[in-house]
Amino acid sequence: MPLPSLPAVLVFAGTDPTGGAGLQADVLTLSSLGCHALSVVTAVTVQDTVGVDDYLPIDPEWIADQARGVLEDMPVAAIKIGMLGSVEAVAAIAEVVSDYPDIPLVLDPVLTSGRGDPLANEELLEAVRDLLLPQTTLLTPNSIEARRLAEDVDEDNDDPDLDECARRLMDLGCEYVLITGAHEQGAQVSNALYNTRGVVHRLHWDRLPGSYHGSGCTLASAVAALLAQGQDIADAVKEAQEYTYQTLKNAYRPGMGQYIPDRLYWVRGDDEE
Ligand code: PXL
Repeated sequence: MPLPSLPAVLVFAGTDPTGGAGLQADVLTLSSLGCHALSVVTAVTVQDTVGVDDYLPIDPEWIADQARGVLEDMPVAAIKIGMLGSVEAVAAIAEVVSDYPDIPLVLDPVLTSGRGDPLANEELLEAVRDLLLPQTTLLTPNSIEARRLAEDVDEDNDDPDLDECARRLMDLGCEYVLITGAHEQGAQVSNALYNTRGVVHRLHWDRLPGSYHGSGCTLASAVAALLAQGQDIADAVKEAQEYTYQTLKNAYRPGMGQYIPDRLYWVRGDDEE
């Protein structure tokens, strides 16, 4: 008899040769949390742990074909989307996922690298708002991404607070929004989960020293893994944040730039909880 399979999570992401962010971060996180990662490459980046130098978007037909191949081969329990690479990729992915409306969809709107190198332009943002947010179960922007996505381009002096950003993003169609606060000031980092009725929960963490590469990818993939295992959104988000915090506490610095979260910290069996 075949052994029971692990829940499969389909990831759309860009590759990162440092192994810190992007597709490599997603696959490691999903594996660490007991899922099988199905990986669709949307872009290839050239980068080190300091920053992104360049990227090559993959042909949208190739993106759709990669995804359809695995979606038709096996049941998929959750979908996670990271770096998109081009407007055409957004359209192709939106069309594929629209055929699977019952699979929970986690969208991490990757707009820049950790250093701030642009990974998306205004046109791509517009396509994400129009084509992907209406299909998104959980959107996981940091505060900068939330403000950029929620900006009302027709308004002068438009400066919404983060609660208002979350409301606007849900007006665009996503069910839940998790806004992470590491880019805001303060000794603590506050993350807030919203649904259309308001704040579901706010969690506060002591700010860790250092700058991390791939923390957002880790968090979004961890939520996708836990959703794939049947947890509800509020529990999955709480546990994913706890997991991500541990990966950051155990981060290491293999190069000259940012720290990389240790998604397999629990394998080392040292003193850390
Ligand atoms: O951490 C966001 C991110 C996602 N995906 C890829 C990246 C980065 C940041 O550098 O390179 C491929």
